[in-house]
Amino acid sequence: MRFTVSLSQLRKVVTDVNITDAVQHYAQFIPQAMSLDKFVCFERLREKKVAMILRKLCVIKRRTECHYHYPLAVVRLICYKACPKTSFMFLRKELPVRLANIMSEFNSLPTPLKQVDSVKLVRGWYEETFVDLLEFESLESSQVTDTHLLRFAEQLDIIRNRHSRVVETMAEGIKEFKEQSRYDSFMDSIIQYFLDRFYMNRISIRTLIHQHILLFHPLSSKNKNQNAAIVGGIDQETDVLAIAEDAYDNARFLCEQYYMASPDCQFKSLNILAENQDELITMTYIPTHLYHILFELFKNALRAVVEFHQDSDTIPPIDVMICKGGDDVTIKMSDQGGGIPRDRTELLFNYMYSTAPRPPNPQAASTTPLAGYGYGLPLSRLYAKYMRGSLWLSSVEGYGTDAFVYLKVDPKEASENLPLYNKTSHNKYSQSVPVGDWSDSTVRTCPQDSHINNVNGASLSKRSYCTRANGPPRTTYRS
Ligand code: W6P
Repeated sequence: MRFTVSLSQLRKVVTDVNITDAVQHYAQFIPQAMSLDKFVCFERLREKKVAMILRKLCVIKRRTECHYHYPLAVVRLICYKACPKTSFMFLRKELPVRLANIMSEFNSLPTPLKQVDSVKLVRGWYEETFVDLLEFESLESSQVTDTHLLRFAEQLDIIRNRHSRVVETMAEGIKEFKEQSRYDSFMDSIIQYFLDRFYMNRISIRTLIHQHILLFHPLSSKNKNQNAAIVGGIDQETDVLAIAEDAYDNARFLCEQYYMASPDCQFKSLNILAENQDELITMTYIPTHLYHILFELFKNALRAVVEFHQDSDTIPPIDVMICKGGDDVTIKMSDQGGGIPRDRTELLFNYMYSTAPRPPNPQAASTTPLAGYGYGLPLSRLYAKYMRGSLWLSSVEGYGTDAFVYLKVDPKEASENLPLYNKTSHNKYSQSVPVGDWSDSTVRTCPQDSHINNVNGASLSKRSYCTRANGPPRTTYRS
């Protein structure tokens, strides 16, 4: 038999090898977590540089009669005028590193999962994007022109669109997998582990891309926000109450449309450290992320309250408390929607369970726009954790649920929490089945999924979502 390989096949083989090599290369690097502080301004400014900028700023200030206060204006100037190249140099390395880290994790997934069509489709998008970015890899810093910068911004826009349906497609993949394959609670825990890390990686990449496009893409810079506190997607004076009210209004609209009823909401805010505790609470945050979190929580709370009080004349209000202390901004949302059994709480965050073909309450889940059985809650928790915050549910079964959102006040502390690909994460996917070391760890965590047998005692509710915080120390970023 003659062995023939067509040119195109050969080219494909060669590219595949190159990509694998390149992925391996970039996967060695540890993603560099950015704090909100750094997001707002990439480099710590040296004093001389600040002085120079301040001088320039005075001129601009006189000319435009803007009344920015200095530090913000400095940030603005730096980021708008001086940083497209800094941002480019950072992203052309950081994006491939983050992509390669998660692509390696894709490779560690059990084979039956990797073979699902929708999963392969998503994996293909990551490869395309990775290759697209390699184009900018070897450009000498001194050779970077405005044309390169423009092409980079446009490429990022293409990438952002290519990945816009990743969440739905992965959800489709999980559904396909559930229909095709046998799975146990170990597989369930692997999917949970992977998707948390995969979506966190996606949130982080999209935030970086979005930030660059908002600041440096010519189309978005035309209608740049005049508010000096806003730098790209970050608002240094995020008005937490206003976002909560907005999220409530929109969730309530959906609720009214569907149920023709909805509870009121009482907002309270306490600015503990301010002279006047009624003073407006603001913080440095990404408003769209906060909105996403609160909108999701409101939808769940509204639905629970309306359904629980279907037959009564009055609907008890939802209570929202927003409090700013020295470390945290805490948002507590209390509903009287009947609560949930403690053992079920973690299931609300379970991807596998949330994509069940028949949700536990078919009547509500199949038709309600407020259906809580999507990926809304696990993703909201990831948004909170992304900047080192957290999200908790605490329920009084038979009465109601309190949802807690914690956000870091200090923009230096509000730093990305990124999944790292290393031995520890790789081993998580191996087939060595962990044995429970508590007698109650054989408790079934998916009571509705009778086909999930917890054979190994790896109880889902035991798996911590905080392991990354006390994981292995990060080594420095090698270049
Ligand atoms: C519930 C279930 C839930 C999830 C998230 C937020 C609030 C609520 N209330 O009953």
